[in-house]
Amino acid sequence: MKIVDATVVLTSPGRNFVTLKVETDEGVTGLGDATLNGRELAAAAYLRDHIVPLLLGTDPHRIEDTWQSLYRGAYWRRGPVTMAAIAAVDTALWDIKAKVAGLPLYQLLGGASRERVGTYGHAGGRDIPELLDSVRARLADGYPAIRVQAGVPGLKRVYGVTSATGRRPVVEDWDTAAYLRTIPKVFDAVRQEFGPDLPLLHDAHHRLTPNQAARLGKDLEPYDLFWLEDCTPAENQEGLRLVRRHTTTPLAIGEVFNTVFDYQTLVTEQLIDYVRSAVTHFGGVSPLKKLFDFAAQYQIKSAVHGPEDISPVGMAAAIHLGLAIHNFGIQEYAGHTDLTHSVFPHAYTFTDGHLHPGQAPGLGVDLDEELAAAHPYEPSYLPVNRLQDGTVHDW
Ligand code: CS2
Ligand code: MG
Repeated sequence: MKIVDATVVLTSPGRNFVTLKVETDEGVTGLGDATLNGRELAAAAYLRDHIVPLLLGTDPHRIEDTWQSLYRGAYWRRGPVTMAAIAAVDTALWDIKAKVAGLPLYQLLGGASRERVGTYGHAGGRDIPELLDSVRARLADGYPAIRVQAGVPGLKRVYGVTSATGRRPVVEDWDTAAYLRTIPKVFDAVRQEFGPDLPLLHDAHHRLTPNQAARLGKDLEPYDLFWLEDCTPAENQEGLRLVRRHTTTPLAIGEVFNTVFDYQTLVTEQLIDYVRSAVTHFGGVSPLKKLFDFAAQYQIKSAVHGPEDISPVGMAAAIHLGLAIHNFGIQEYAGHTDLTHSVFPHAYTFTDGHLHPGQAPGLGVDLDEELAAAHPYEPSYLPVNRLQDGTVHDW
């Protein structure tokens, strides 16, 4: 079997997605997701200009060898653009292999370890009453666990929830002290309204120092969070030692990480409880499976990043992994617009707050290329965040 063509499809059915379609001489095709929110054209060009020419004529069954040759062969390693591009290839090759086998991908990853994949959804509001309504809406959607994000008095926007839009980044504002005072009150209100049983999560979106994160984790202990996410930027992995020493609030990190090296200290010193990387940004199904197996040795679980900017192709890959691995924790599922579901018809289902990949061979996702072409790429940026004196801060 040989790869005879590979094309990159950019489409924006509400937001941008980058999809790689790999075609073989036997007519079997595979899809991979390389969407990099706000930097889509860079991932598309890396694929189109530097990877596709190398794929033509190669054997699609040699997934590990292809991955290693793209990773090591480029000499320049790691980074989100490189790893999103490699992820799309790896995922498309797994899709092809599973289609040839006539099996849903999870069967090739060891088969099902559970009946279905549990999720969490997003609730947010500018103030507490609006937030409580949003939690109610997510519960009505069936979500068994909920991420809670709330407005901070004095700040213009609810952080971390803005879609990427426009030809220039939107500028948001930030005040850490006000945030640290607000969030425990928010969780107090949510627990009072919904009781002790509902699993609640919170995303600090890389905005705190280790010391501030330690304080927040401690202040949130009475509210029994499922996790506190991205409490620091965590490039400084050792910084998490300080956080861990001061709080038992579970910690989840990693949506911006793209290799296992970013996790080395975090995992071996058990400084976190959940690894958050996505198939789409971590080099594909192959390395993410290895990360989960590594994390399992330290009782750390999976929690694959699943915002709207992971396409249904990347989401399907996550669901297959989530069904198969033993140390599954939870799957983020922000869902997609109806138009996105139509551009990427898929076998996976979301029922009663749980996902299942379905039984279609491969990933179980198709691409309606005509519909995709009718919704072309639109330039967009994630927001930039500034402190009130104008200093740029982590977003
Ligand atoms: C967020 C993301 O899902 C999450 O936890 O942190 O929405 C993130 O902001 C976006 O994926 C950025 O593209
Ligand atoms: Mg996050």
